[in-house]
Amino acid sequence: MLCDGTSICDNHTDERGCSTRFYCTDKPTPNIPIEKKCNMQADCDNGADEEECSHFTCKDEGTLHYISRDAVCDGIEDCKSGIDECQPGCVDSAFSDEKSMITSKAILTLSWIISLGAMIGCTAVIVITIRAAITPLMPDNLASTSTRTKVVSRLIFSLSISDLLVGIYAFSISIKASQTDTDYCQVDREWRSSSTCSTLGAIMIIGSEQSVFTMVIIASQRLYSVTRFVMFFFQKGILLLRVLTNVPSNFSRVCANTPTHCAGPRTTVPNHPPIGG
Ligand SMILES: [Ca+2]
Ligand SMILES: [Ca+2]
Repeated sequence: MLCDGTSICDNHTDERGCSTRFYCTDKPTPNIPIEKKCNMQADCDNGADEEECSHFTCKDEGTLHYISRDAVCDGIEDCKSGIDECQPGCVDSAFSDEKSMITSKAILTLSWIISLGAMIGCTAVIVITIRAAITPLMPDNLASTSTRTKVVSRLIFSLSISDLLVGIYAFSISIKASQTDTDYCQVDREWRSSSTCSTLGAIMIIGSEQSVFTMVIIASQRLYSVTRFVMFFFQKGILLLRVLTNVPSNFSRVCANTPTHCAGPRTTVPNHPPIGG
């Protein structure tokens, strides 16, 4: 019979050009009923009947798996490889996309510069501070033996450690971002659940929390100094105001006690000779 999927003629003319059949290759056989085109099942051995369809094709470890378009970018990994959640527009992040952990090259470059600068600078400060602490006879240390200087030095030491931890975190993230600049989405889940990522997260939290704690202490010390400065001038102002307000009363007291200077030259009554004297 014509177009029944079984070729009877030697040249397959009974199966050529059938509108009710889908041809899996450019040859008349094999072919399948047209109803099996795009039915989300591979009926052709090469899967050609499921190509150019509206559904999404997962290629999981060499096998073909079909899902609805509605399942793409829905937050659920329907393909075994998770490729349905790594299509353009799936990754909703200001810094990442489906290809890169850090999309902006400018931000990645800045991350490299800041992390390297923080690591080098903070390490230098830590080494210098420790060296000064364990060698008390150094001239520089002798010149800075005041309590205030020691407190400031320890606060800077604490701040250097916290910034060094943050620098290590940023440096590690920069390395990872540079390694995954083409297929980040594919390794995102594995990376986020890895012990390396958890350790870096802990380092970041410890560093930032310690930095905030140190900054609070420094800010409190600055606030105390400013408050003392303001209170000093406030007290001086009160004292000056008292002096100014007491000037009139003091002046009156002086006038009362020394009337000759305030009432003008005294008029003296001339001594008249006694009448008849
Ligand atoms: Ca099919
Ligand atoms: Ca999905």
